[in-house]
Parts: sequence; C-alpha cells; structure tokens
Amino acid sequence: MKKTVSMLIAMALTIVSGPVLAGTFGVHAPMVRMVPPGQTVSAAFMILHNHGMKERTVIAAHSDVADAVELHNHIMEDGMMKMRRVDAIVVPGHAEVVLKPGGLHIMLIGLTRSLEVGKKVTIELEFADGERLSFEAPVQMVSKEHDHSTHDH
Ligand SMILES: [Cu+2]
Repeated sequence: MKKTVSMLIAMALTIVSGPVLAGTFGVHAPMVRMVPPGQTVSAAFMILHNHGMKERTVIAAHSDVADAVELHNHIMEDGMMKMRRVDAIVVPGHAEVVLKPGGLHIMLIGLTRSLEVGKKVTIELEFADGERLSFEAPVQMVSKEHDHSTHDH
C-alpha cells in the first residue's frame, strides 16, 4: 500500500515536471499521401492521442514540404462533402482524434518537393498553449476511393 502511494506520487511528479508533450501526447501512425509528380497538394493523416487529463488544442501545423500547411475537415454541405479549413483540432483528455481521408486532415498546399513512397516528411504540430511537437511521417499510398469510406459506413 505504501509502495503504491509513493509510486503514485512519483508518477504525479513526473507528469507535472516532465515534458508535457512527450509524456501525455502521442502521434500514432502518421502518413503523408503519395501524389504523382507535378501535383501541388497532398494531405497528412494520423491519430492524435491525448494521454493526459487536460484537453489539448492543435491550432496549426508546419512542414517544409509545402508552402502552406492548413488544418482541414470534410463537412456535409447541401448534400455534398466539402473540404473546409478549421481553426483548431481539439483533442479532449484521455481521447483520440483520428485524422483520415474523408475527415480531419492536415493539408499540404504548394508542395516544395516530390512525395515519393518511402520518403519522410517532417511535420510539426503547434498547440494553443504554444507547445510544439515534431515528428516524421512516411509517404504512403492512400487510395482516393478511401476518401468516401467514412461516409458510406
Ligand atoms: Cu484539405
């Protein structure tokens, strides 16, 4: 019992003093959509996992692979799926938000280099509290048809 209590205290101390992002926020299975040479836009997908209790808000994303990087979502409008820029992606405490084709995604506009399968793209997430989280996302084939799958199910 005493051991458990001290362990809990140690854990609590780690959470408070340690790097917040590394400890409580994870990016899983990041990927960037492969696009043929000449195409100027692509998108990045991933799972954002908030292991902490506090809500985390992604307000921007950055990458040197594109001139502009925007947070996007797909919404239904007049019976049509449309892509829209969003100001933020909120990840509630102890929750996951999935960025996937047909849903939330990170839009890469004005590609500065070709995206060949297997290449890695560095992406940085910027949070509302000013923190930043950088990670590498491999370029992968993501089928276009998949874009509508979330809608059909
Ligand atoms: Cu988009």
